[in-house]
Amino acid sequence: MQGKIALEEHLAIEATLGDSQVFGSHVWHELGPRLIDVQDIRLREMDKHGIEMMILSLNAPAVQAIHDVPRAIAVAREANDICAEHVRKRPDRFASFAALPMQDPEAAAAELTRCVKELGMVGALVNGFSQAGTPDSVLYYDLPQYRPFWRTVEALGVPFYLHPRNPLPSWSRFYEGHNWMLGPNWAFAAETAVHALRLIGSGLFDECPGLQIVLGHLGEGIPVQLWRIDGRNGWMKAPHKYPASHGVGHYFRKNFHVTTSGNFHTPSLNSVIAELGADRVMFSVDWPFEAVDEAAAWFDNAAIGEPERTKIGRDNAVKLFKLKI
Ligand code: GRE
Ligand code: ZN
Repeated sequence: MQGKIALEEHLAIEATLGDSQVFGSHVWHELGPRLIDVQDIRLREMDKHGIEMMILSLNAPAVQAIHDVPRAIAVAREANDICAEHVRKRPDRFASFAALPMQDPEAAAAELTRCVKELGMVGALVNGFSQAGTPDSVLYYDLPQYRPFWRTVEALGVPFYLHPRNPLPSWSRFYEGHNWMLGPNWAFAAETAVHALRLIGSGLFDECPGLQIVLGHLGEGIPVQLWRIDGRNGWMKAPHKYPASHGVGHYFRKNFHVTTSGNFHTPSLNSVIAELGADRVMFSVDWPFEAVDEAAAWFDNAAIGEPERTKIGRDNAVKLFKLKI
């Protein structure tokens, strides 16, 4: 398929490049340059494999792991200025998500406003919880101090991509001795799914019904679990024990979108389409942790309907991010 749009596509700046090395030290001679490059290798891959546009975002965990708050604010700003410059060079091929210093909700709201209003960015991409003040602090965004931030996101009318990061070692006891589960194999999805469910259960989407959250990796496992999450052993009829007014599936189908980043498997894609509908699924690669050729070869030939391919490959993203292409 020509004209695809991909939206979990990362780059690094000097200050954040090192964060990705643990995930690909054996291929670092390739991965490092692919993270820094935007206008060269990346564009050639896009041209070869029918990707018209990538929405750029910073690598992970980057800003979220900078517990020195003024520095988190400064690095986010620097990254956003660099992303905006790349978009200015090729507005026909790139758009950008804002990196946000969520350690300080007010600063995050101000930076998102700057990025959307002054730099023309189409949303935010945040790498899970933030550490603030001390390395061992963990801030999830269902906490009450984030409500004004979320109201700003809703008022700006831009989606928020909740991207994975690993849990902190002090929160990872149940992976002890099984480090192979950390990262993209398992822990990224588990961490991100819990964060998304915290947002849902907190009642955030009752207060901000217009918020739109994007999850990668075909929804981090949530879509295929919705029936069980809301079922709660049906015959017992135990009421939900959370502040939100409705079942999890209600919010997931109204306030969430998922992408195919790093999850190129047709049976899984079809089950996500069956759960959410094709209007809430979008193509993505997860460059440079995944390869454009593999993602495109899979998606272009996946056994789905052609109307679904067009929506998922392009039209849903054009509509959600109001892309001018
Ligand atoms: C990602 O961005 O999703 C990612 C990483 C590191 C390793 C694998 C991966 O940040 O998918
Ligand atoms: Zn990613």
